[in-house]
Amino acid sequence: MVDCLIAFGSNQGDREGAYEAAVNSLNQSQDVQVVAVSELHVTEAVGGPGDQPSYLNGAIRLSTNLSGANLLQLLIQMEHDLGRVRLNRWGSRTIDLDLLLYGENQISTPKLTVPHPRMSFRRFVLEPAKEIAAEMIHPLSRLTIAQLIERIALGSRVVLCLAGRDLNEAYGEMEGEFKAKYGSAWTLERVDRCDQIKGNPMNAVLMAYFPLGNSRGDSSWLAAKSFKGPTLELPRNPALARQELFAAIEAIQ
Ligand code: A4P
Ligand code: MG
Repeated sequence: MVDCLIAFGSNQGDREGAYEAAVNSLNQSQDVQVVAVSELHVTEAVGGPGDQPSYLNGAIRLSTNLSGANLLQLLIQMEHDLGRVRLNRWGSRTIDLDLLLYGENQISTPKLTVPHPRMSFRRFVLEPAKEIAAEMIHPLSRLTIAQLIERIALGSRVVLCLAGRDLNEAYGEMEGEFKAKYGSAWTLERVDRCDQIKGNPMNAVLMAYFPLGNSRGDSSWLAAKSFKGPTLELPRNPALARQELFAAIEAIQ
């Protein structure tokens, strides 16, 4: 049996009812044993699009003999049964069930990335998770859920950005918008080598990095692994990269 952590989010319809239904439905599955369920937390919608109603966020810890792929399939089926309609990314939803942790495994397939790529810096994910899984380990940073919360609460408001020289233009645009948005409240610090990010320089709260290629085995990803703290992989498209970065900062604050 594998110890797993699921995130729940809803900002449409009967939000409490959706949580109860999700937990009941997991309990009814033969392959899943629900171990603990967090309280629901009211959170402001992060990342747009547009003005969205606030969310209820929760976390569910379970034990399962399903593979990661089959557990994801079960979650997607439950979202469907509970009336989720996918319109646009980050749009309002009746229910969102994300697979945060599958033991300490790392999974990277076209359909599934575990640990969930944006879990390590999102307050709305970590706070409910801490209630039931404070000691669970996030296998990329090797920090526990409780340590990740401490890091985003107390870390200095510095984002390290790993961007190779081929990304000078994209980085320049990002830096300009970053300064205009945050003034002196946050600092963006460019790094381009692994030895510059070993450990956690400046007690940075986040390390954002552009991948060099398509593969997670590429050198920037390996460099990102030497950072001890929350990381965010940025898309190479400059506009999308800025959107991801600013949503991440919103989720930390
Ligand atoms: N997928 C890959 N890995 C995973 C994983 N670990 N868990 C794939 C779940 N799904 C995973 O997800 C799109 C596809 O991601 C799935 O088909 C699956 O194959 P989705 O649920 O259809 O789309 P989404 O949720 O709109 O996108 P995404 O990227 O999961 O959104 P996020 O990043 O989870 O953000 N603000 C507050 N306050 N509270 C929230 O809960 N949630 C979001 C969604 C934005 N803002 C929020 C909240
Ligand atoms: Mg989702």
